[in-house]
Amino acid sequence: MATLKDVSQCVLDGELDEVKALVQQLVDDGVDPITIINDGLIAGMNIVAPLFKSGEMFVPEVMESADTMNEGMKLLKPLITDGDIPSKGKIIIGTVNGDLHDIGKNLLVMMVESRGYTVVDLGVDIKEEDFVAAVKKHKPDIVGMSSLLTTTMMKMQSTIKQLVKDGVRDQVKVIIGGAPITQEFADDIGADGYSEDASTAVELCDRMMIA
Ligand code: B1M
Repeated sequence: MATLKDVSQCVLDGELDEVKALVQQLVDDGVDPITIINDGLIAGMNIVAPLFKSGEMFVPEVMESADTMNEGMKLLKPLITDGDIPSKGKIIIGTVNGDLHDIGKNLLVMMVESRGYTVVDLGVDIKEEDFVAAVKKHKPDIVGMSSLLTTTMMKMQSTIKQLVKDGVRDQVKVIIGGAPITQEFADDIGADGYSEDASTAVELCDRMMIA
């Protein structure tokens, strides 16, 4: 008989096909879909995050775990109504204008989504005015920007300036990250927070929500 622990282990191991069978079995056994999400799928990702942080899991494995979690979610989403999953907050995330790197950003999206946030992923090469438009449209709690290039990191500053210019800066917390980004840089450009990897970014978002 399938258990919630089996589902968590499946997520940890990135067993895409097995998770579908297990989740279906639990649904057939009458287990509440929200319990399967929280105590099975998300519990699995909660094990992944610190292992990634400590270097015991690597990017491809984390991607597999996230894909596995999403596969399970796909089965469960139609069984629950929107209001059943309380969101911890809404985040829009994008890689700044001129930068096409998205592996780190995608990891971040998966991590924060799996930890209960609603995410609007804007993609890569996002212009200042597009971040602003997304803030006006989606009314997020947090704006996350990623940059991997020293030539594009200043776009984070121009985006913050654009948020100020368009009168929406005080409606959001701005967090930034990416290989060339430092806490000092974040302080200099007036970002609210910085994290060096996707798992600490989740903790940063939690802090931003109560700040
Ligand atoms: Co490019 N690239 N690349 N590249 N690339 C780097 C960044 C580079 C350091 C390689 C090097 O020369 N040693 C270098 C930048 C040098 C610099 O700026 N000083 C570089 C360059 C120069 C370029 C091109 C200009 C090369 C060229 O065409 N001449 C070009 C630029 C294209 C463009 O963006 N306009 C380019 C292109 C590419 C590929 C397309 C081939 C590919 C990207 C594929 C993709 O993303 N879909 C690529 C790759 C793969 C890399 C390296 C090798 C790996 C990046 C990566 O995915 N790392 C990279 C070298 C390196 O970083 N060692 C390099 C894994 C990923 C999980 O880590 O993205 O750092 P990372 O994300 C981490 C953290 O940074 C953090 O969390 C993530 C997970 O822990 N994080 C955040 C990221 N965003 C965050 C946001 C947050 C919080 C945390 O809050 C919002």
